[in-house]
Amino acid sequence: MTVTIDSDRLWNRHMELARFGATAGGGVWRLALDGSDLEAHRALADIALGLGFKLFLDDVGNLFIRREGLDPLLPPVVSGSHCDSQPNGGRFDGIFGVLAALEALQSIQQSGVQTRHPLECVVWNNEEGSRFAPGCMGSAVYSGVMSLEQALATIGDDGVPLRDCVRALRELLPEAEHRPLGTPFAALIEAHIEQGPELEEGGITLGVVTGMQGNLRLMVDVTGREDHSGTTPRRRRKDAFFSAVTIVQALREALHDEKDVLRFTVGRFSISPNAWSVVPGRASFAIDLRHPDQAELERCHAIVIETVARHAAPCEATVTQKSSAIPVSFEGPVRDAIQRAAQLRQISHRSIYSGAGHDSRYFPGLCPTGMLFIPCKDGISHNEAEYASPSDIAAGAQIVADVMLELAS
Ligand code: HGY
Ligand code: MN
Ligand code: MN
Repeated sequence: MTVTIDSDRLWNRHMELARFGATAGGGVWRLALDGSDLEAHRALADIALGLGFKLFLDDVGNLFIRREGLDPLLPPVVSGSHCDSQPNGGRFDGIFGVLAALEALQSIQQSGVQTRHPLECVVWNNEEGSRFAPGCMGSAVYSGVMSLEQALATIGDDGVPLRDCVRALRELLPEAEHRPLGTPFAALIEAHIEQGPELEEGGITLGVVTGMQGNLRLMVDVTGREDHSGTTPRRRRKDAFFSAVTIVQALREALHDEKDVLRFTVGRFSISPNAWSVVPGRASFAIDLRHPDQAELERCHAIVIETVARHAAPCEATVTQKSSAIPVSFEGPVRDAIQRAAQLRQISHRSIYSGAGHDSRYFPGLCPTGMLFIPCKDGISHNEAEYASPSDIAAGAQIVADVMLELAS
């Protein structure tokens, strides 16, 4: 039993969804459950309902689109990813996995093939963690790694609690039935752009993901004293910005990895009161650490704490852990099915390790889980120039359809 996905329909849907939060630079700015993301969810719901699929929403805003199976009591075979983007993000990160899954459901539906297990396309809420930190929030709550209460209480950069946005989503999707958190899956497959250069450099169409590195997200808050920038002599100053900059520079030296395996990023930095003539009294910055080895992440965590303490003077500084996720590996039936489907379709493929974090990280312990990557141009992602080709997108979606069909039958 095989089905053939419709590559034109799939590409056109990517271009349709890219309208929600479209930026002048050709990317998307569609933060978790902001106006554009809500509109995108409504558009996905309309497509799904038009196909006769059912909608389900859980308490943290994850959306499930369901095609019934012969035995509705069997757990669903699930595929999907996220719809939210980074600020000035790309048109393919996340949404490719959602649309590939939706295309798989529609192709299977139109082929008339009945599967034993139900099939579901999942749209995880707040994968990017830009508006509400940390990322992968919807999947973390669904899998039990994060409490629902903690997630709903998270306040966005704009001062709005996630709870209010989830309520707005529920009001926007009155057709959606309630889905209890943690409802079991038979299997999970996530398709995603690689967000790196390896597949394109190798001329390979499909990456069979072997695992995903761990990450650690820390917030450093430096507290000094606001003073007059004209009258306050240096010897009396407690300049939070200068202390923060000293700390960041010391961290760059202390965390320097000659082998270039560790990923150390300071992607957010704020000072207060951020005024021309006031010595900054507060400075905060976010640290994003990634490494395949958990022990190495823990060693780096200790280095951060020690380095901050050593360089904070004359200010005070604290280090707060925002999230951590251990490295995971993908073994078993889903990875094998992806491999087999690529061979059968004679699509060039190779194993690949994921430097980026994805929602599927929380599921290897809960159900057979696997991921596939397709190339993205010049390895660029989290950038308006992010691009994946129609043929690679079609190849990835075809493998999703083949794997879902196999696992659900
Ligand atoms: O940060 C990540 O790795 C993901 O792309 N949001
Ligand atoms: Mn993503
Ligand atoms: Mn991303």
